[in-house]
Amino acid sequence: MGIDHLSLMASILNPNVTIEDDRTGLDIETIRRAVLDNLFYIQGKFPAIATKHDFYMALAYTVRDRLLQRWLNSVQTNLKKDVKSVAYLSAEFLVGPHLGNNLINLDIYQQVEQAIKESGLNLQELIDTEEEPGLGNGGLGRLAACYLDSLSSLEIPAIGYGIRYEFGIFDQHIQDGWQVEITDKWLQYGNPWEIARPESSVMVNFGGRTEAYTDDHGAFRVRWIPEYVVKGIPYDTPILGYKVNTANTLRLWRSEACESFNFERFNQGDYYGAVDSKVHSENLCKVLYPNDEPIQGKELRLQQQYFFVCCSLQDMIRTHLIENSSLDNFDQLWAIQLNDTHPAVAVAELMRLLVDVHHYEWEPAWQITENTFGYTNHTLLPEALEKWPLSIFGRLLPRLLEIIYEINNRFLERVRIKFPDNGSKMSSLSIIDESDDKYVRMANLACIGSHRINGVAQLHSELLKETILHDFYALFPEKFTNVTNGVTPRRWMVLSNPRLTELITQKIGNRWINHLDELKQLEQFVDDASFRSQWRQVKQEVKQDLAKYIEKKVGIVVNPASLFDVQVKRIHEYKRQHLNVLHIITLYNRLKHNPNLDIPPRTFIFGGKAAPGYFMAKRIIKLITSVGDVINNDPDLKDRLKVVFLPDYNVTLGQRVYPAADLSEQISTAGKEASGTGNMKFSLNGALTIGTLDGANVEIREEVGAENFFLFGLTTPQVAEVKSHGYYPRGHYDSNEELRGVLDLISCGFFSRGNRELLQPIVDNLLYDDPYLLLADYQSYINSQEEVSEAYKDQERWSRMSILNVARMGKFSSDRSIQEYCDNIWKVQPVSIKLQAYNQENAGLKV
Ligand code: NBG
Repeated sequence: MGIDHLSLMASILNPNVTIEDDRTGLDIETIRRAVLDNLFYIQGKFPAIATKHDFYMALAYTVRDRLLQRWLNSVQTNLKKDVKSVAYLSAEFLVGPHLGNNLINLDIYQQVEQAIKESGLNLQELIDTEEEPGLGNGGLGRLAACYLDSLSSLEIPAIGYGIRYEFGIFDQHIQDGWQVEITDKWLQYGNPWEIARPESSVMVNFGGRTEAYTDDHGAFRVRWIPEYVVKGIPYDTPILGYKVNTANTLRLWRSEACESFNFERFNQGDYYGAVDSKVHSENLCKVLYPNDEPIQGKELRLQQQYFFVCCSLQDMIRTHLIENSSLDNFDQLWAIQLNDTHPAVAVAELMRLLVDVHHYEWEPAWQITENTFGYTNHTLLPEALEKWPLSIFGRLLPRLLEIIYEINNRFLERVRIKFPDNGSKMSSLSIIDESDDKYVRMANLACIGSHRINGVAQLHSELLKETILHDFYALFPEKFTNVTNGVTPRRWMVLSNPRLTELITQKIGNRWINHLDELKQLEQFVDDASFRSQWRQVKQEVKQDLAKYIEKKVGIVVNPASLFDVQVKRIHEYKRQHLNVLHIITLYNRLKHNPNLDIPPRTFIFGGKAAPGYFMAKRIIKLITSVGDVINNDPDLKDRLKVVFLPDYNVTLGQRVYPAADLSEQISTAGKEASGTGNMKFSLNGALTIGTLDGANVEIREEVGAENFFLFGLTTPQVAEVKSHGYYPRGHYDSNEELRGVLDLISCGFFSRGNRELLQPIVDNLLYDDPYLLLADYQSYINSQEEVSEAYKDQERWSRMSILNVARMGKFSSDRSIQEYCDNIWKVQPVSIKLQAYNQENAGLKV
């Protein structure tokens, strides 16, 4: 009351003075009052009958109010004539829960914590109430989210475009040791962070046919007469940068029928038919496709891709034309990044919009297109390279297919001149795969239509040039570049590991939060015994928290003093969770034979989802849980080994797990993991890595020093070499007694209650095929794990290594990655957002 009265008086006396109101004020009392106000007016509840979720919603709206000024100012500034913006096109954005992150970036965590406490509540509990939007599968979607955070933090005008899936990635339950998939209903209690913008809806064509005609000026033109049209409605979420006024937009499209109810059919008694178009259109955005499954034939997926790309490009063109008289300078004001090939159809769609709708000649349209796009490749796995059967593509997107043919013809003409009489080059470069059935190859379209092509770690970018994109590299080497991935320290340290954040900040101040290189300064404390002891204390406390969570979640009691050995990521054979299991069984056998063996106790923690149709990945989960059941309950072991599978691994769970890890398992077959980003999150939080020379592991090791990294396994050239000589995995089984003991124990049903069939597919696969060379790397992995155990016994040495890992992680901030994209690919500059002080003149109450 006092504060209110005073500010009211002040505003009457001087209308330009900064006053705080319930919607922008940042002091504790204003925030406390605003939460109660929102509880009443938005949730419609008194505190006495409100649930925790009601309070969460009230707080979320309170925080959103405080974002709005920054957001609207940013949107307005980005529209200006001379501001170049980045459009990040991605089928996935795995943003994670918003509340905590927004408090950090707004720099009001403490005030809000206090305000909530004074209301008799606990902020952490409210933060934990938020249902995270699972709009991504794994690394690729999470990278997009880290990049949005960095774009805003670096004050780069940007917009993320994607799909508002009604059901995101499934929730994973574990029943009887198996994965069970449950639909993710993230929207069921409402989403306070988004604002629908139906006034900015756009229309998207599907099916039908094309028709040539001559326009009024005698020019040859084509029009697309679609079979049906779907409406795209944008939903906007603000993405605030760290301690800046820039709040960029994440714009996700939802599909709807243009006319959702057909009265004619209703009147004829056709009640299902009356809503047919509604159901059909809304299905488009129903569900996120899990990856790691063959995509061919998934027509709905192609519809999703075209839908969000078409909506987004129309949206960019509309906003461009607000301040510009033509699209001639489109490429000077927009840099569009294709996050993998999922949005690659954008190359053809921009051509369609320029040529068919805005009547550009082909050549200038192509110039604009090529200058605008950049393409990031995220995988070398051949099965993940998207290609669409020509028949489906042509039926769904007839005009786009014609345009792709035209792009291809003109392109192949250039190839013919450069490499005359080279049929094999022509067929590998062509957008159309003519091998057996015909396909449209999306990576080829992306490469041809972009002025820059990048991989996501040095090794990966080199391998792209040597392997799958080799012929493109020979044709236009100048397009190829690398941008090593990064992660945002705001979410992956400040929010998830407040204890370590505080310890570091006490020592070196807080500039490291957006200048991660500054962590280097920690090196000066590595010889300070009391600092090392504080460092261990922090890790210990975080491990205790995780131990409590594990007990509550899965009922397993783990020892917080044991070595927390963690592998969390999607379950995939190339990531080799089963190699980790072979090590666990090896230790188990050793301890059974020699109970006096001097090794530190270990807790093995796994988390990750398997694609629902991926047989082997689901078996690997069953293997982990089965081995855990036996080991966790074997009294001989005296709790020296524990195996935990944490269900439903997602961003929220990642935030709990990374800070508590001692050892990070990055054990993919060399050449298979494009980059990895979990590897960076672990190391940033003080875990040491055991890993192969794969993806960004190579660069992490370079940065932290070989002596602070546990290396094992074949290198990429060695993998190729082994395979070229006809790899014979059975040879390793025959010659390595310990390995034989491990595989035999699985085969005989020891971990599956005598059922020999259950886990045999995994063993057979390893013995007779082993495409990911687990058996070839087994011994080297075991040796390296012995070094880990030795190092852990010397806690002082381990702490030094841990501190140095953190101190040398500066390179892996997504701020650095985004800066590289800005300088080398997008050519965009930061624009600072000016906020007007709140007063009655600009309070928005007058029109
Ligand atoms: C994934 C790679 C990871 C990489 C992320 C982000 C796909 C297709 N690729 O290694 O497997 O870290 O992309 O770049 O999801």
